[in-house]
Amino acid sequence: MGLKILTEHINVPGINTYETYRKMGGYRSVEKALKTMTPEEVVEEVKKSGLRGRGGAGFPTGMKWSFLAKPEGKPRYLVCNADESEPGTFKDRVLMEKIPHALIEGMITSSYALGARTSYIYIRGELMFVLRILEKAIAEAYANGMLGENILGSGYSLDLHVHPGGGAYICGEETALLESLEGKRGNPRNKPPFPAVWGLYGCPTVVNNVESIATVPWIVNNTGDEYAKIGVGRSTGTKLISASGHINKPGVYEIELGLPVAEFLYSDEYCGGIWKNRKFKAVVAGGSSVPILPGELFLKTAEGTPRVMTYESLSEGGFVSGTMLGSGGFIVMDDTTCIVRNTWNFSRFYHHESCGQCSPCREGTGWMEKVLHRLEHGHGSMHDIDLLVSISKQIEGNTICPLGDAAAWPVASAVRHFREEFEWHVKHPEEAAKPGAVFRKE
Ligand code: L3W
Ligand code: SF4
Repeated sequence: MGLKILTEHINVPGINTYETYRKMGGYRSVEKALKTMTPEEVVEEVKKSGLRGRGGAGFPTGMKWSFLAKPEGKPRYLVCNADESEPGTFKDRVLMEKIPHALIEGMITSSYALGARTSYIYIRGELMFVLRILEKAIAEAYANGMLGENILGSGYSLDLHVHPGGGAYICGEETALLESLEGKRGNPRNKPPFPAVWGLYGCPTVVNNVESIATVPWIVNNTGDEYAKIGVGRSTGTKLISASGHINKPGVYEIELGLPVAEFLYSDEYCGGIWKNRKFKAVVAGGSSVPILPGELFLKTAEGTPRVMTYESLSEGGFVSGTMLGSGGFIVMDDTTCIVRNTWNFSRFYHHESCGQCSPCREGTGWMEKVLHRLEHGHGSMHDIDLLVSISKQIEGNTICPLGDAAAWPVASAVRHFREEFEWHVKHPEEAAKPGAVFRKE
């Protein structure tokens, strides 16, 4: 069994209550930080830990914290991004639902480090039952002196609010989230300025993912140096992976970064292999926003190097600059999956969720969806396949927020890796249009 930082106590009966959470060692980091450390010392530990943002971008958390501006007379805010909406990603929901005090403890310790006196958890609107769990846990934290005025007699005070979103995927983009929290339509802002300088109500703000914030207590309790010993290279610590699709054991798993991908996919401790002993066809490792990879290229790079679960190993080079570990939304597809249909499905999602501010995304996502629809339904041409690549290139890097790239990458990578399957749809339109039809290599 690998090391568990976030999920060690997740199945302890009653762990959602303050009493049990405290008995299991909870809120120690609040005591340690507020009574024995300066805010700067907490930031320093998080920097040393090498923790990288667990929402999808993998940006170093300590570095983000140290960018926080401190102008005279302006409050600072910590906002937790709990708007988990990435297709295939459900790890934050499990964490908040089962062990809500882990996030609240992280919010207190992190808010102290950042000098925030009011902090927010912006939660996905569909998760109202989790919002209620969090509200109950927050009330318990207030009742036990962990929130409110003069926490543990330290002189530090903090108020914590939970705010539900309205069900738009784009509100998981940090600046759209801030707009929404301010009561406006959730349109992403141009960056820079980054929220660290101009965030909530124009004040310096740190926006961090649930998992990132819930990791901070362990770092404070055990030191950043200890955390940095876990994992490999610049991918330190553990990561929650939401595993779904055609595997024997879907679920949320905490892995040590650096775990071989083959072990994650095939061992009984994790996914337990491909269901019904079918062939492993393809995977998206980090939610639908990252490129899709054929099974064999996921297990080993083109050069034959076995891949491991790290930000670095799960990247492709070439036109894809990002990491495929993303949010850890691990979607496995067996050989009954039609890649064209799957790509069309992803495309429909991005077209629907585009906020419409920038033309390449607004028009491009709709255009790609239409082209994929006709390919899937037997009306496509060979030209359409190249057209998809061309549209995706015109979207990539030309939009206000990463939703444009997120819509472009899955399409471009699907054509790159599965072109034969797209061509089969053009050559055999009637067969391809039949429900459940799948291209199979002879
Ligand atoms: C101050 C600078 N701050 C960067 C901050 C920035 C942000 C963070 C990362 O997109 C990705 C996206 C999705 N001064 C700064 C600075 N920052 N430079 O660092 O920024 P960035 O632009 O690299 O990414 P992002 O805008 O946060 C997130 C991908 O994640 N994704 C989506 C996941 C969705 C979920 C979900 O539903 N929960 O996780 C999956 O892969 O495509 O590429 O805070 O302010 N100079
Ligand atoms: Fe809106 Fe898309 Fe532009 Fe993002 S890329 S701001 S979602 S139109």
